Amino acid sequence: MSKNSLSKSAQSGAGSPYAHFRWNTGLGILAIFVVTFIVTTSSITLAAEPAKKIPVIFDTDIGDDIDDTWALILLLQSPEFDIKLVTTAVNNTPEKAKIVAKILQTAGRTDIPVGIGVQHNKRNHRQREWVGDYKLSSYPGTIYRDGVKAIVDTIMKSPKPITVVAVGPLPNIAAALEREPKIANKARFVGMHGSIYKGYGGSSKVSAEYNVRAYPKAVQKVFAAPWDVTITPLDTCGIIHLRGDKYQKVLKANTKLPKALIANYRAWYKQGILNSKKDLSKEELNKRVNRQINSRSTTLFDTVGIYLGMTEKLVKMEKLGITVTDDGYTRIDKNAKVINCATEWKDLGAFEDFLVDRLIK
Ligand SMILES: [Ca+2]
Repeated sequence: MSKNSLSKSAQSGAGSPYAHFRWNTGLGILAIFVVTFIVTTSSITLAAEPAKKIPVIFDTDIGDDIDDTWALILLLQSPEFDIKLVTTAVNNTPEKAKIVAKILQTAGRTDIPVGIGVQHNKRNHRQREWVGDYKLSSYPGTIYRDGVKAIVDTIMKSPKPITVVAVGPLPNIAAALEREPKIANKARFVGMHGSIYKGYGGSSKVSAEYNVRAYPKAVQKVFAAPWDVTITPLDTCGIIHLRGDKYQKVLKANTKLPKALIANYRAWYKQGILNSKKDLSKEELNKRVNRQINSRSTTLFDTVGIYLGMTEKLVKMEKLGITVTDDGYTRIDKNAKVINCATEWKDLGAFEDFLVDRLIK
């Protein structure tokens, strides 16, 4: 509707019913135009915002190996995800939740709830120096004491299917499936689990990979559930290390998340030495810690779990029937349920570059 035709209808006389019709039609069309414009613009805004993001639950045994902390930072720095919940797995899960909560607080992401998973003991973890006297009660966001219930509720209440990324042993996810088997209809599972053709360190001998071996029954339950299962076995995740320039970029990054990451790495590495060699001089201890922290990462298995939660672009995927044995092996078995396995890198260097760029962002 042009300005000109509106003024023409105004000129045709206020008294005639025809003029009213013209006016009303003109305003009606204008109103439709305005409403359409608003609806279109807001749906464009929505499309670029959370509607496009992947709703994800991250289940992590953070505090055991340090790669979970790298994976959590990668997750937080990946705008592809809408992070619904982070839960802690195995051992002293309430203490582990402090690492998660303090990192989320450092990231300014206290909108993300933290769930405490099934607890197995009161053993303290190796990142305690970084956690310091942090209290879960000081976390401004939500802490769920029953992390398993939080997993079930988050999946069941979500209007969109949830991606569950799990990078540790699976007691939490197995317990969630036990409590509410229907979660398998509303979610897909992505895990860092197993060893298909290669073992630890790229070995041609397969391994009973830790996340499977620790609780094989839980992995059997999770793999057998009627949801889509995708894994990065050691074949792809067991060869991720950062060294040289790539590592130095993370080490020297001056923003808060990579700094918190390196501080956690340092605390974890130092505590590892202290646990086995209690009589080292302070000088010798610092020398050993600096030698490691200044030169390279450990194996960053879990970062590949996060990657597969968003894309499979740089890996070769194979659909394989996989049986989980009671002693923790993941054996190819054509009669077993078929799952998606990332068995090889198409471009490992490109993944390392991606990882570094995300971590230091
Ligand atoms: Ca882990």
